[in-house]
Parts: sequence; structure tokens; C-alpha cells
Amino acid sequence: MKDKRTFPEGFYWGAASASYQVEGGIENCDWAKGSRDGKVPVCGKACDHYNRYEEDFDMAKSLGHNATRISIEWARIEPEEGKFDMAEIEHYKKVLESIHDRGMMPFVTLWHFTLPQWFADQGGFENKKSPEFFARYCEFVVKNLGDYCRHWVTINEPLVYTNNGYIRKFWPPFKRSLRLYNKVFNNLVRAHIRAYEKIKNLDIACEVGIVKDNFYWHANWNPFNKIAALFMGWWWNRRFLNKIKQSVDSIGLNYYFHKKFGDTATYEKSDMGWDLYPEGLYHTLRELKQYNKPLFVAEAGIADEKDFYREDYIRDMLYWMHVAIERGAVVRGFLYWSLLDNYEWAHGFGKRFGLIEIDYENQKRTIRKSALAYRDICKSNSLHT
Ligand code: IFM
Repeated sequence: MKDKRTFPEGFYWGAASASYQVEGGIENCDWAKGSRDGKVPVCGKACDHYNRYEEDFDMAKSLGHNATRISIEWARIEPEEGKFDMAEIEHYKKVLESIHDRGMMPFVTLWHFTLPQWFADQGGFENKKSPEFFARYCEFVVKNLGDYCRHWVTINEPLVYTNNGYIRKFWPPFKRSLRLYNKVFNNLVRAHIRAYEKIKNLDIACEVGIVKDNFYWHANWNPFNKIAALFMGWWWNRRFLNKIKQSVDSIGLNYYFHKKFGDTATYEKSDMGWDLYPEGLYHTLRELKQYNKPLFVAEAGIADEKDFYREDYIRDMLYWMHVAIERGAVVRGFLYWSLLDNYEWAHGFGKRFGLIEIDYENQKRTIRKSALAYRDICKSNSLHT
């Protein structure tokens, strides 16, 4: 007989996306400049989600989702330093209303990698004034949209940002400098804390969290490898969180990677070439238990154009998430990355993470088979294993 695993009552089920990756038409940010300079792929119209969000949320609802994660584009809200665009606030108000109208709970990220060009021109998060700039923007958004959202996230994946932008030269601002890396890391810590204070001053009852990009770091028998895994657990997973832990109400986990030092095994891989290691979700959730904050999986997903692995990968991750819950992790939701195929940053549109396939020629949306399997889990709030 099949084993039925039921998730906590009121569990949030859905998918995540981010403004620049899906909306289209954002030209006044550092990524758009990077594409004009030929350093990253052009994003252009992306999925035209800016105009098609109702159709997209209809599909999410039909897939049994009761939650969705979006982000607000800073460059739209504050296109020039200190000048805020109320028409864009109205736009996001409509977006949030349309999420609520479909019975879904919005989780909103205030900053998901892209910087307004005016801010990038002043050094972005290298600038010592950057925490204040960021907090002022966050305060403005929450003042104007606070009635429509209770779950705010300040920053998405701070270490991915610092690593790709300041070590690997892979993302704007395409630099390699440990000094700047540290500076940006520290300013992101301050930016989060300052934004947290300002948002909580406006509305003490809303939830303000962070979304952290954690790996499952593990090792074979070798003690040096074990030390390497322990060090990386601190360096990558916990160092940022330890600095902001007094100023978060919840922690969102993005889980994509495991790294086993001294490993000789081979694994099935996604189209990104990333190992499929669903058990890592259990370990990364367990590691976050020490912060005593409610957790949610803010992203976990797979690039899989043929939709060959996705259903099993989701099911396996949910199995491990359930084990983590059984063993005491307070997990309140799972947001698959991503609702739609989208712009995968330096990889462009070729990598397809979506529950919904996008034909970029005509913007046609097609629900993938795996999305229907996930729908059954979302609707029944349970997993049959
Ligand atoms: O597409 C990204 C997203 O913007 C942040 N988390 C990881 C995803 C897949 O790489």
C-alpha cells in the first residue's frame, strides 16, 4: 500500500518568479545595460508577464496553487534617484490584487538581483550609502503596497549575487575583487537590517524575511574533507544569516546544490549540469532549524526542457521536505522555481525551469505534464510515496 504523507494545515503551495526574468520591457537597470554592452544575453520582452500576469495567475490557480512569489522591480519604482513612479505602484497593486482574487497568497521580494541604472552608476552596493538607498526604496514600496502583501522578502540570494558579480565576473558589475566582495557583503547585511527596521516601523505585524541560497555541504570519510564541508557550511550558508538573525521574521530557502567533498559518485543532472540531489533539501532545512524562525522553500526547481526528470525530482524533494517537517523543521510553504520558463540570467532563455513552457516566438503558454502531477499534490496537500 502507498504511504500518504500529509503536510501541515494551511501549507502554502505554489511557484516563484522574479520581475526581470519574466516581465519584459525593463531597460533602465544594470542587466539591460550589460546586455547592450554584449556581456549578457538580451532579455527584451521576456515572457511579457508585465502584460499577461492575469493569464499566468489563472494558470497557477488552475494548477492548485494557493501562493505565489513575485518580485518588484526597483528600477520601475525608482527610475531616477529619489523619484518614485506611482503608475508602477498602481501596476503592482493590480498584480497583487489579481493574485488575491485567485485565492493565492503573495510572497514579494523587494530586490532580486537587478539594480536601477542610477544606483549601479553610483557603485550599487559598493556605495556606503547603499543601505539607506535600499531601505528608502523598500519603505516606499511597503508604505504603498502594504495592504496587499503580508510576506515581504528584502533580498534574494545575497551570496549568489556577491559571488557572480564580484568573484566570477559572470554578472554585473563583472568584477573580481575580494575587497569589493566583502564590502558588498557587509553593505547587503546593513541594507537588509535597515530595510527591516523601516518596514517594521511602518507595520510591525507584517512578516519581513530574507531568501538564502544554501547548499548541502557534505563530505566522504576523509577528515580534511569533513573540515572543508563544515567551513563551507559556515562561510556560504550561515555567515550572512548569523549577522541578520535578530532582524528576520522568516527565512526562505533556495535549494539547488549539494557539494560532497571527496565524492566520486556520478549523479543525474539537470540541463544546467547541476546534480539532482533532492535529499539535500532535508539537510538544508534541518540546518536552518537553529535560527528558530518559520521557514519556507522560496525556490527549488530544475531546468529540464524535456520534462523528463521534473515530476520525480519534485516528488523526491517533497518527500525529503516532509521528513524535515516530521523531524521538527517549521516549514510553511514550497514555491517551485519557476512558474514560467524565463530568462536564466547569463544563460539566457535556453534553460527551462518552468511548470509552464513558453514559446518565445508567440508567447504561447503550455502547461507541462509535471505541473499536473504537482497540482495533485498542491490540491490534496499530501504526497503519495
Ligand atoms: O533563476 C534563478 C533565480 O533568479 C534565483 N535562484 C536560482 C534560479 C535558477 O538559477
